[in-house]
Amino acid sequence: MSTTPSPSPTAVPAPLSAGEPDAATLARAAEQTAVTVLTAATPHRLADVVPAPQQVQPDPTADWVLPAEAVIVVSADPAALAVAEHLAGLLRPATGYPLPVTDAAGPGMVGDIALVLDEADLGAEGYRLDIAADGVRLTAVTATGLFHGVQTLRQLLPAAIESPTPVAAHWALPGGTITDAPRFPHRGAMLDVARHFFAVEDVLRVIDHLARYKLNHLHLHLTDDQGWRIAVDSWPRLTTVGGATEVGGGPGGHYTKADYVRIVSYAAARHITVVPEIDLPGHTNAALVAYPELAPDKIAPPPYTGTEVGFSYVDPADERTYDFIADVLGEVAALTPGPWLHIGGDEAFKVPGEVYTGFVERVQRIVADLGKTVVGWHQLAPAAHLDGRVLQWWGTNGEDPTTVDAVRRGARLIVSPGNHAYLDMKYAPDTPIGHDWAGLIDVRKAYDWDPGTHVAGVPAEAVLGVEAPLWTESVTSLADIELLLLPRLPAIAELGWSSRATHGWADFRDRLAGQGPRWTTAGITFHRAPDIPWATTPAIPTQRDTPQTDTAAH
Ligand code: TNX
Repeated sequence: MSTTPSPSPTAVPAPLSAGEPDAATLARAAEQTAVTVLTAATPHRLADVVPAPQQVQPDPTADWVLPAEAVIVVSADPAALAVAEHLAGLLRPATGYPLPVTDAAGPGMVGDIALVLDEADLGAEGYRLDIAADGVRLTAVTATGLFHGVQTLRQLLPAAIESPTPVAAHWALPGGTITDAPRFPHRGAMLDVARHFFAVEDVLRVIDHLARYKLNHLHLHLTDDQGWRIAVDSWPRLTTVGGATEVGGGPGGHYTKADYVRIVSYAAARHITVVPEIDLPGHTNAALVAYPELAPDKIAPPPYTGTEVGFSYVDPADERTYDFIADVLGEVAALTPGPWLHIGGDEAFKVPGEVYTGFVERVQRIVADLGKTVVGWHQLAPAAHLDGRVLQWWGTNGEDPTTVDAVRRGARLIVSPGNHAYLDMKYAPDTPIGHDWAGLIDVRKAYDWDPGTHVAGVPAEAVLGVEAPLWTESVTSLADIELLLLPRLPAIAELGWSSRATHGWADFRDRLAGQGPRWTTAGITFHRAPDIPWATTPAIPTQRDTPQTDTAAH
């Protein structure tokens, strides 16, 4: 059982070993920065990480405290160097330490924190983290592995590390070794920016949340009935007209190409691939308002700001529709370094089955001709298979013979069961926002299922991974997003990353509780789910209940 060790404002600092800041240094730092002094020097347990690492071997004799003069040394490789700078950027605000980054060649490199690229047997995303009495060594085969290891390291430091301003503390780390690698290659979340539009800054912040929990895909639902959110030069009215609406009648908005590139690069720097979705043939009212020639009756429908689904579609019988799709997907593909293009395919209720299948097969070929791999909601299943095709399961009963058949023909599956992984479902009847059509999803419901066996008849080998979608009909602000995301996103992240052998509600609940003070310290909104034993003591005591002078006097 672990909960975040609560800093005890009155405790006397534990004896310090060489390299740790002495009491005078701590007091000086506190004076200079006018911040709280934390005295707790007990590190977290090495196993207090979300998602649960594969192997944890604690060594209590090897606890280590980050010294003020620590240096980060990294393999001489540009991507690894970027990870080291990222780590320094995470640690500098709260520690106030300079943490210079230097690169070095060879396996014998020494530094207080060493990030080492090595041909070890750790897989494409795995890492090994050794915390010893003389410092930290993080090893991986790729910069991505190093990046995931950095997220683990960050969680092992006291929660005060999340402070945007300096805190004088013993930055203690628990000794031992973690060896870690993901269960599934695809771990994602989806943000619907169509029902309500969200500014680039909000999306970047969501990317930060994904990165913390080792998710590696951000699916952006860019188009829907209520708004078109991505600039397409060859069809400019998509954004000037189609982007000017959203649910509830707000002003909407859209991403310029530069905005989108900024999102994609910010994600890439966090080892996250953006998966853009252009939802077709349904969910297209905003496009039809902008270009009535795409509508089956060639008449512009009124703009739509409600929340019904399934009424709109682009004309599958008109060649102009396929020109439009080729142009749009071509421009989006050109801005997207990742291999995936998501073509939606859900809830096209007004398009008859055979027409729908023919339409999807043409669109799939357009995607393939662009050199990209098709992803679509599982309604795509009846269409012909195409190399690499990925279906995204969003059902609620784990059974669908058509999807099973598509998998038999070669499709792989991303699982997003509506009744477990949909972040827009309410936690409880009194959750102020969200839906309940797929049921209520408390944290346990989000956690207690297995992506590998969830869809009956689909073998685990065909499961590429897991994704948590956030639809935004009722979500209007970053705080709303965070309320629905946290704490369920880490639950889904753990299902995607951690091996089944580590799965267990009681242990997860306690590890998750340790994230609360981190979010609070970082100013992140979250739902204080009643089934989680949240710490009651803040990570950084408030000025009022911190006996700063007492501490300095010890
Ligand atoms: C179903 S899931 C939809 C979305 C809605 C969502 C609300 C899916 C592929 N389609 O259009 O936003 O329910 O939960």
